[in-house]
Order: sequence, then C-alpha cells, then structure tokens
Amino acid sequence: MTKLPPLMAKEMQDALIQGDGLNAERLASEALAAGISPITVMEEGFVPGLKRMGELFEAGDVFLPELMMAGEAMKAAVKVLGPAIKASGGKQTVRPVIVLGTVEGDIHEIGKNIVAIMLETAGFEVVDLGMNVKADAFVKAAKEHGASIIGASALLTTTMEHQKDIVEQARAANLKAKVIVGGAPVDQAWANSIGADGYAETAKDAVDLVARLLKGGGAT
Ligand code: B1M
Repeated sequence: MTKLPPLMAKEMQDALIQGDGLNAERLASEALAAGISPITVMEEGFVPGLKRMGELFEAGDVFLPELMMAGEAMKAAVKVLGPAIKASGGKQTVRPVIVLGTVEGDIHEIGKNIVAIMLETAGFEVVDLGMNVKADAFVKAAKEHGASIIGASALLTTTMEHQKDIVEQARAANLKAKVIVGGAPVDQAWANSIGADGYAETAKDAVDLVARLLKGGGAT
C-alpha cells in the first residue's frame, strides 16, 4: 500500500488547524486517488492535526471558534474517508449489534464516529445513538436492539463518570451486553475501576476488543 507522503500529511494537519474543510476534503480525495489506505490517511494525516489543535487550545493559542472549525474540517475529511473505509470491509450475514454513543454532557463525536465506521467495516451492526447520550438511553437501546456490546465514548474528564453510570445501569438491568469504554482521557485503569468489560485506546483496538469479547475471550 502506498505511504502517505510527509508533505501531504503536513498539508492535512494544516487544513484542520486552519479549519479549512474544503481543503481537507480535497486532500482526502487526492490521497485516496493516489492509492493510500483511508485508515492511514485518517490516522497519520488528519488525527494528528486535531491533536495539535487540542494542544494549541490548551496553551491558549487558539479559542473555541477555531476548535469548532477544526472539528468541522475533520468531519469533511471523514465524509470522504468513511465510505472508502467501509468499502474495504467484508460482508457478514450474522451481524452482532453494538450500541455506541458519546456520554451525557459530551458533544465530542469525531472519535466515536471513527469507531463506528471501523466496527461497521469489520462486519458489526452499529446502532449509533450520537452524542450527549444519557446512561439510561444506552441501556434502553441495548434492550431494544438485543445488543451484544454497549460502547461509550467520553472526551472530557468531567464526563467520564457517566461511563460508570452506564456500567451500573446495564448491570442493574441484567443486560447480557458487555460494556466497553474509550476516548482520550480514558485508560485501562479507569475501565477496571468502573467494572467495564473492556477498554480500547484506538478505533482499531476497539474492533479487536469487540471481536475478542464476542468470542468469549478476556478484555486484554
Ligand atoms: Co474539545 N476538548 N471541548 N472540542 N476537543 C478536548 C477533548 C480537550 C482535551 C482539548 C484540550 O484542552 N487540550 C479538552 C478536554 C480537557 C479535559 O477534559 N481534561 C476539551 C475541552 C475543554 C472542550 C470544551 C469544554 C471547550 C469549552 O467549551 N471551553 C468543550 C466541551 C463541549 C462538550 O462536550 N460539552 C469542547 C468542545 C469541542 C468542539 C465542539 C469545539 C470540538 C468537537 C467537535 C466534534 O466532535 N464534532 C472539540 C475538539 C475537536 C477537541 C479536540 C481538539 C479533538 C477531539 C477529537 O476529535 N480528536 C480535543 C483535543 C484532543 O483530544 N487531544 C478536545 C480526534 C479523535 C479521532 O480522537 O476522540 O480521542 P478521539 O478518538 C480516538 C480514541 O480516543 C478512540 O478511538 C478514536 C480513534 O482512534 N476512541 C474510542 C474514542 N472513543 C472511543 C470509544 C471506544 C473505544 C475507543 O469504545 C467505546
């Protein structure tokens, strides 16, 4: 598979930092036309741009409007890359259901959307509840859809606590579904402390984790 040229990766990161969605979309299309894997383009091209944006925001060098524009530019890139990632996946007849969402009080959805795309590509059926989703809505949807897995994403240290609510409510409702957690501030220690069935650092790890859990294997 063709590698992502460093100059193009830099242009992708700059497009996000400048909040330039049109450029992000163009660069994503050009990279695909050049035969570069859409996952490589996402992970090595665009995601580092958002990480850099987070650092600039934390340092007070950019403000909320710029952060929002970077998020929109990323969504423009995902619009091009998502279908290409899905097209690279195989087809499966029996598709275990995964209920996925970003927890209550949290409107970060880009990482969760990437996780959804990767899970669908791997042959799972994803019921995407969106962002700012209350714990009881995860549980209700899992019951309705007969989900095997509930996946909760959180990007804020202040909203991670709701992942614990989801685990507790899922247990209280005697759900068979396993609960997995992820998102930038989340780690294995947090997942253990709230009794979650698994933690994944990246979207690709989430796919491996789900496959392992559904085979009856452990979370690590
Ligand atoms: Co926000 N934001 N933001 N933001 N934002 C962060 C998270 C922050 C770290 C930036 C910073 O200060 N450095 C900081 C949080 C600090 C903290 O909690 N300690 C922060 C803040 C403070 C805020 C606001 C409070 C700002 C304000 O209003 N003053 C506000 C909160 C709003 C709210 O949610 N209530 C806010 C708002 C926003 C925007 C709306 C402007 C925008 C989001 C746009 C959108 O999603 N539509 C935004 C953005 C873009 C960011 C950063 C820059 C980028 C997030 C992102 O999309 N990353 C972020 C900085 C950072 O994360 N370093 C930041 C790319 C994405 C692919 O990565 O989401 O980590 P990520 O997902 C990865 C993995 O984590 C994993 O897979 C993905 C792909 O590999 N993963 C899972 C994710 N979910 C998973 C679930 C799984 C498994 C794996 O299983 C279920």
